[in-house]
Amino acid sequence: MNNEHIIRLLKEKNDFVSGAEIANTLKVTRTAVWKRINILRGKGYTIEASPAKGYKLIKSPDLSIEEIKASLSGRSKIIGNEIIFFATINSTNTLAMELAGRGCSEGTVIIADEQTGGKGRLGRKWLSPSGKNLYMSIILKPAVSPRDATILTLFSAVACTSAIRKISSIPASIKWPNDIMVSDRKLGGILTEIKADMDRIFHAVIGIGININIEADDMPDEIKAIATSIKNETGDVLSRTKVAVEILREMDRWYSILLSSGKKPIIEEWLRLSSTIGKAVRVTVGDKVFTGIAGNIDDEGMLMLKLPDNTVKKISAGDVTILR
Ligand code: BT5
Repeated sequence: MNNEHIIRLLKEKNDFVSGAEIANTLKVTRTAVWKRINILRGKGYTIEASPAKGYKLIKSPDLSIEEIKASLSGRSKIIGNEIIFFATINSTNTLAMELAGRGCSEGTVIIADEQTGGKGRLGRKWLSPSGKNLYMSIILKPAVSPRDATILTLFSAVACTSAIRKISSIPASIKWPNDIMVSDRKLGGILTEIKADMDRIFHAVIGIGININIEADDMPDEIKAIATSIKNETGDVLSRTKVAVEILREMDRWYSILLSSGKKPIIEEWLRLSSTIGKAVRVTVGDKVFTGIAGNIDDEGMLMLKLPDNTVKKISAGDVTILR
């Protein structure tokens, strides 16, 4: 028996369940049940206990790993079969890369409430205060060449954007290559890291950061002018559990599509959800800056930028600013 089994049982019943029934169902003693209930209370669950009626789940914490596990269990093909939680961590991506290198299985997810060294691309920071947002990393082991690494970012952006659209009224869109946007503000970002040789990827880690309940006033000064959150856009608090479950479901679905049908459906959906294509943009690549019209992306996920002299420049990595 583990925590997730008790939570699943209490949630399914949605009423009091006697200690004897829990003990029978999970094949443990009533004392073991009582001990687990206390552990769960320590993790932030409100569970009412009545000598006559048993236990009733009144409220779950806003980020409930037990509920995420229970919601995905038996339903996901690859992603979310193993979930590891940290109250605080340096970076979920750094740990996921380490664990993947030590043989941790594909689909393992690391989730943290807070990151002290959250990473963006190119050594940039991802500000990751506790209690409000979602920080998670997923280990993948796709049998593809390193040239296809960008498609991993693209399918993940599709999955995150679709999930946000499903559970909120927000018209989230994707800014090439890795930003989840609402109008011109950043709601979330994706950091893909890979370990590869010339021919194949040994493992990849997809890091996802989404601002959920952080208020505009509480945003660190560095990002106040450029960032937003779901709460900021809708006025409503959304459970981080719900967002995590939906994103992991969509990640599992789109990863399966990538493995079974290849890049085409991913690129088609990416183009549908993108807010970059057709816009006048400025693209910064290292110390070079290009201005032009963002064309489609090619089948490796490169952005085809139409320059003022009508030539097309393919860009594999960079930062896009949409010009008005
Ligand atoms: C990204 O980088 O957008 C990738 C972010 C990935 C974060 C996740 S959280 C879980 C996992 N573990 C990690 O350590 N990382 C991943 P980039 O495109 O380079 O954008 C970074 C820029 O976004 C920064 O330079 C800031 O301008 C801005 N930024 C930083 N924190 C932000 C936040 N919380 N919300 C919105 N924008 C932010």
